[in-house]
Amino acid sequence: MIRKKGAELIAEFLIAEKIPYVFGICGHGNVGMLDTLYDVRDDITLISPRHEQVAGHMADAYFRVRHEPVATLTSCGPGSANLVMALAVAQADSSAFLAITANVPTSQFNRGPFQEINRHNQADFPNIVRPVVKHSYQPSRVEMLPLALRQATTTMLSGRPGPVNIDIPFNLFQEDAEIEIEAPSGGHNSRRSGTAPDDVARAVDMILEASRPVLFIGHGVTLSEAGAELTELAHRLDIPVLSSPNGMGCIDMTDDLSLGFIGRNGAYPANQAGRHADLVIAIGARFDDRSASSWIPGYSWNFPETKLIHVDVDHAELGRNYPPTLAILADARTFLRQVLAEIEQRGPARGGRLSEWLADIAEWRVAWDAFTAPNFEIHASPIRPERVVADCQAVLPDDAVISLDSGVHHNWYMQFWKARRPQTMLNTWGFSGMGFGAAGILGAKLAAPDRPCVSICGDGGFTMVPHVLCTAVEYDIPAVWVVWNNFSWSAIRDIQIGLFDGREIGTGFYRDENRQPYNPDFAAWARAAGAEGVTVSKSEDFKGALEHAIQANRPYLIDVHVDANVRPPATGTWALPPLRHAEPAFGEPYTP
Ligand SMILES: Cc1ncc(C[n+]2csc(CCOP(=O)(O)OP(=O)(O)O)c2C)c(N)n1
Ligand SMILES: [Mg+2]
Repeated sequence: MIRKKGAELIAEFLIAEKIPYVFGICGHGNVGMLDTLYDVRDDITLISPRHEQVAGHMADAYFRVRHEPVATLTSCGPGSANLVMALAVAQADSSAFLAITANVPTSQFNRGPFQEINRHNQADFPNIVRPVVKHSYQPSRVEMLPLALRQATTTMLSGRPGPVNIDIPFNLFQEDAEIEIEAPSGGHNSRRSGTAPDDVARAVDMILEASRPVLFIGHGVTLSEAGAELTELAHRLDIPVLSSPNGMGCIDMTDDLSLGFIGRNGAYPANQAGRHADLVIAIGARFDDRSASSWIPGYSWNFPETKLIHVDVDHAELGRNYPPTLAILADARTFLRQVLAEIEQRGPARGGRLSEWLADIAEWRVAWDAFTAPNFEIHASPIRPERVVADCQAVLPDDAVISLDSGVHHNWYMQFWKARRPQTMLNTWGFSGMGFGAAGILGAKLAAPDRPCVSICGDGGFTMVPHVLCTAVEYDIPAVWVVWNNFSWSAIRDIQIGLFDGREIGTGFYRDENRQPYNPDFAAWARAAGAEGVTVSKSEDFKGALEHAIQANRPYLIDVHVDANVRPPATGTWALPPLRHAEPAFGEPYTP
């Protein structure tokens, strides 16, 4: 037993957990914790962005890049309420951070003190975040802190990672007590589960019997750091790989067996392979509407005609949309190692077994390349979207990290970006919260200080969190923002154009009576914040501007004027019932 002040204990716990950063904003509720962070400032760096949402996205992105968690610290009431979006984004994409929120003193519970939420329950912040965290802990005595902290970090990092909240009444930071120190959690991926030997044998039987198999991978493969095993299995048996955005880079996407993303904004060979496959081995991936063409058979998948092996660490995802032929509750890397060992044991495979299947895929790839490749060469003003993707691909090294926001710019990257390494392409996939891309890049850069970190974000999305520039300058975080400026909430305007006869309302940015396209001068805005800023409206200028921004090693914004009237070709579909769904612009659906 040892006597400690609550705030001291929390700080020591963070250090023992190897948490190097706290991203947070002050408030009267957390001054006690801040005061202790002053004492440990050599071990834990406090970074205070200008909005709590940004702190959360930074923490989320930091984890996605490094697979090591950091914490946020927000005050009671409004400060913590600003965190909800970031928690939701992290939870939807199985990313982890420890959200330390402050609350009112326990002695004031239910008295309605300043910033208490108490209509139903005293100090009720945990109920605000309940749906968007894995768990919310609210210790009410210092003695309860060690257990709550250990459980919080273990919960956050075990099984399917997710954000966890620890809500701490004001007095706990100040008060001391005799406490027992708890052991740290062990960190991410320190607990892995495999599957039963019978299921491994059955999975391998199914894989070796299939004549048109595909692997479909998602964030689960990235999170379990199973890229090498995945690539080995794909190569060993010649199985093509489809990736959801958060799985991209687990197999080098320039590999012949990588077919890219599936769904409306996927690549044509991926949708063709998905809908013609006789076996899908889905690992750490969800069949959400966007990667399953809204579950309409024949567009992306053809279950139940196609057999399904579904592997996930979360039972709730197994069979959520398609009942699996074989469901496996396991960690992705452990399962892949089990499969590889079983294949090894069965002896050499028959070479060329899938040659017909691979020949079909090669044909689809040629057709897709012939359709899309010429557009990557076109120079124009405003710039064609393909050009921005191509120049980013040409300029950025393989280990650069990009973060995308929500919007049509993201669709282009889902369809055409070739991630070469895992944990290099950050997407707000499940919740698609605008602000993630522009804010997350700050956390990414702190996680990977020696690698270029570039956010490609919409003009709308950037305008939601423009103060990221101040934080970059204040803390000298040399992130680069490529603002994809199409003077509109283009992703949504495109829905109005496609489904509402172009009756545009509330989706474009204009000024004056003659409705001139309007946006702030983003480059000047960056310069006003003390960052560098340039505007690029001719495609010839973008590549050089990006090279320069990366070399500058300073916070840098490039305002790129992109043509809103060039839309990504749909190769699957996406339905918003009861509205009719659009047919793919390229390729036909298929019914076996
Ligand atoms: C916080 C938030 N508000 C609203 C939406 C709905 N939404 C999705 S995409 C989009 C438009 C994005 O516009 P912009 O950032 O300019 O990107 P673009 O589509 O033009 O590339 C909107 C409003 C969202 N995903 N998140
Ligand atoms: Mg836009």
